[in-house]
Amino acid sequence: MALQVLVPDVGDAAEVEIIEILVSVGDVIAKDDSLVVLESDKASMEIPTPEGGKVVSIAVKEGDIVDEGTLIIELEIATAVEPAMQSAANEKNTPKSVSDESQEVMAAQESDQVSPVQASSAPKEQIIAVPDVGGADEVLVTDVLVKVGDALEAEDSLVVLESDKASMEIPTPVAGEVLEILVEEGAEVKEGDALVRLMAADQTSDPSETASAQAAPAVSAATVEAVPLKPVSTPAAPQPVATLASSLETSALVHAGPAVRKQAREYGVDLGEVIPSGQKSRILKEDIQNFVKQRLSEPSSKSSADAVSGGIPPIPDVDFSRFGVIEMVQLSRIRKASAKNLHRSWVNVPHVTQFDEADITELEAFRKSQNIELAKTGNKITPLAFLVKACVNALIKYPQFNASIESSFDHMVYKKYYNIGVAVETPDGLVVPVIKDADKKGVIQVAQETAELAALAREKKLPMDAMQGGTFSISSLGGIGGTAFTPIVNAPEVAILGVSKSKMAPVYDGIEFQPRNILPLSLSYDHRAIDGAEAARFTAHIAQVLSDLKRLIL
Ligand code: CAO
Repeated sequence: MALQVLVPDVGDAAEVEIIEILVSVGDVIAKDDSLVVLESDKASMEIPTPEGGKVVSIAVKEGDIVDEGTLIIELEIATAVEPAMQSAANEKNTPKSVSDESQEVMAAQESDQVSPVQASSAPKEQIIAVPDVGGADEVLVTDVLVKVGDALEAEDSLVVLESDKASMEIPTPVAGEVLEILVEEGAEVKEGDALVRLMAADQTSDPSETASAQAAPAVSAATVEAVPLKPVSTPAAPQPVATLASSLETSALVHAGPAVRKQAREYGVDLGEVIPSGQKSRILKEDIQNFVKQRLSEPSSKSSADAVSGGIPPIPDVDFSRFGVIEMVQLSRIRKASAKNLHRSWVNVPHVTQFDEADITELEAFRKSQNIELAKTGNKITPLAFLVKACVNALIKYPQFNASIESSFDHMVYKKYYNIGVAVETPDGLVVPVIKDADKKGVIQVAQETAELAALAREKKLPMDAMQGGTFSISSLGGIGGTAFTPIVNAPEVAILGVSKSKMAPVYDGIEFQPRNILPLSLSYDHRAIDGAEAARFTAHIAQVLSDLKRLIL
């Protein structure tokens, strides 16, 4: 037998929207299982099925605006529905498909229960209390929407209450200023419990009259209803206005149906942190699931990040699409790897950068003359090859720069080989191929090898071992520009030389200013391994070698 389930009485709500469909065609459901979630501007509610059966068709879709009598689904029911109920459903286009329980609630709604507030002993103050919550023993205060000092209009929402079937905003029946918040988020409350103490704006009006005029809820929920409020006893004496503002959690501002809110609560998820994917930025169940999955996948990376960062809180993900058009591009494997290494070094290594300058006037003259000869072979030397050799020379003299600190901090490891990493820019990110045994290679060989490694890196053909075993690194931005920068140490190495663009500058020789080619150097180092004076000497030594190439053979 077929049964049509219709939208029940939705009170005086102007617009009620289907925000979630909880069943699919073919589902076999039990009596009272929820079918859809409806939401108005004041409340959201799950609509249950009055009978168990198989879902034959769904007549609505998410985002539809519906009103009383709209067909929701058709059910094939195994057993015959009571004739009275079925005929009623067919005769009038009224929510006869709503459960008996909800019908009772609606009956209660039609009764004359009023008096949502009662005057305190000081007549201008009023306590707003939890209304009849339609059969639910205790409901949860999920959000407190006001704070002390707020000036409210009648019908402004005070709190959001939630049962296992519905969530509803509770409005104030009277305008006034909030004197005290009498509940906390997370509290379980029941009918008659005090929510808020108000100083009524209309001080001459009879509070109970005001209450009866204002108390009707905006929407009738099918299973739990914000029916007229009940009186509560007032405090013995007016209390001073509290100054502590209640915190308005972000979750109070999100759009989510009761089922979603319930799921979020069960998982301990703050809805304010969840990125919504539903219409009008509404949070769906899948969003909660995705959020939980994402968080579950974090512990390993988070704990390792914590291990290196001392528990530095992560930068939160932001839904930038809220502010404009965006494009998501998958990060390359190289960028992910280099980002991880750079971050690890940044948070572990206390960095200091030593700046210096090298006079490379003679070096440049020599290099250019060499390049004229080399042109026949198709090779060329850039300043970088001389820098590699000058660094090796300085590393031999200052071995603490060719070292690493043991993680236990018990030993320094001095390396007796000189493998110089060179940072290479590629379209996919930074890679650092290593010129192995640079102390045993001449300037031309270093230049050729650097060019080959850089080409391989840009073609993504660099073998793994070409990026391993470095003892010191150079990051040269000289071909691009800039006066100085602070490179990040390529840990577990303890220092890196940054090189910027050389330029002609007037240098005083004691008698007059001479035009000289000056190369800026920036040495970043791990201050745990290296003292500042050593770093200054090391950088000055590199500058001296570059200024006087004869030193390279010493
Ligand atoms: N001052 C002035 N000119 C310089 C220079 C300097 N310090 N260094 C290089 N040049 C010149 C070269 O001589 C060359 O000039 P010509 O074309 O007239 O011969 C030109 O700049 C281009 O050089 P290059 O960049 O091709 O070669 P390189 O050996 O200097 O550098 C490499 C090779 C792979 C290091 C470089 O291409 C590169 O990728 N640099 C970027 C590194 C980077 O991104 N570092 C930042 C990492 S974050 O710390």
